[in-house]
Amino acid sequence: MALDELKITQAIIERFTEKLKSALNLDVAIVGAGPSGMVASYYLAKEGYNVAIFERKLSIGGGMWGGGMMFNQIVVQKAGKRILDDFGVKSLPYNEEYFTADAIEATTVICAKACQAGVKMFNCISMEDVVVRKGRVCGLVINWSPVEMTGLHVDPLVVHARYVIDATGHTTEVIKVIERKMGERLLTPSGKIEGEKSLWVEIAETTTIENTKEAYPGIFVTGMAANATFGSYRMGPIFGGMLLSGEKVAQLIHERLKGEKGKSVDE
Ligand code: 48H
Repeated sequence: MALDELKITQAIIERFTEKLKSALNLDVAIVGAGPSGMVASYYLAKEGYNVAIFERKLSIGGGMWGGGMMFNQIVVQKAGKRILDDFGVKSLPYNEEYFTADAIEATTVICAKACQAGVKMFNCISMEDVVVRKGRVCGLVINWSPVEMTGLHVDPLVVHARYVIDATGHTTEVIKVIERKMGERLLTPSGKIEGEKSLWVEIAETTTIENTKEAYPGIFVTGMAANATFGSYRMGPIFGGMLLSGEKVAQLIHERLKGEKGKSVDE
């Protein structure tokens, strides 16, 4: 059969539209395709939930590609290795406590496993706002990142979601929107974003997991966004906490969704 440029174009438009339409009513909308967001998406999709990730950049992976200062290796501690094993990412013991993995392999394998589990990945799409109903977040307002980057005045589109995960890393963007626009207390000690502290790896890795929780009704924070929201330290180029935080947020949301079968976002 002759190759036909219009058929190719039509195929892309139709299939992308199908994918976007299937993401209009999500169980979980994740903002940010860094390590914590991608890990969370995989575990939730494996439970059968309708999950999508919206990533501002053209590339997925957030800060994981770059390893430490562009030395593209990552370090995970013993506890985090279990997650690498779960995904089938190769890791090498470095000493009693640390394992290393190739940052490129880790990023691509985690992404591939998430896609194969059914996660709908949307790159070049930014979250610019959220949807609220009765003091609870129940969706995202999204737009093409090039629209955001060029400052074009183009109105966004909307997706509904029973839960939203802020996996935007250091900048904790979803929570910032709530703080800026809703004028309501967050579920943090001060009611505001507590803010990220300087580097202390030992404490930061533990608190990343502890701080992985709901930060406003309907929004959970994971990864670096968890520490930035609840006011803990950064940890530098160690990724166990990010992976374990992604797993934990998936478990927390699974528990919630199990108890809410059949409800719509308007209830
Ligand atoms: C769509 C958005 C938006 C938006 C941002 O930074 P990430 O890799 O996030 P984590 O928390 O999974 O991992 C953090 C880790 O990479 C890291 O930076 C560490 C361990 N730092 C320690 C230290 O001391 O420095 O990924 C977040 C993703 C990025 O890809 C952004 O482009 C994306 O979120 N994003 N996507 N809409 N509004 N904002």
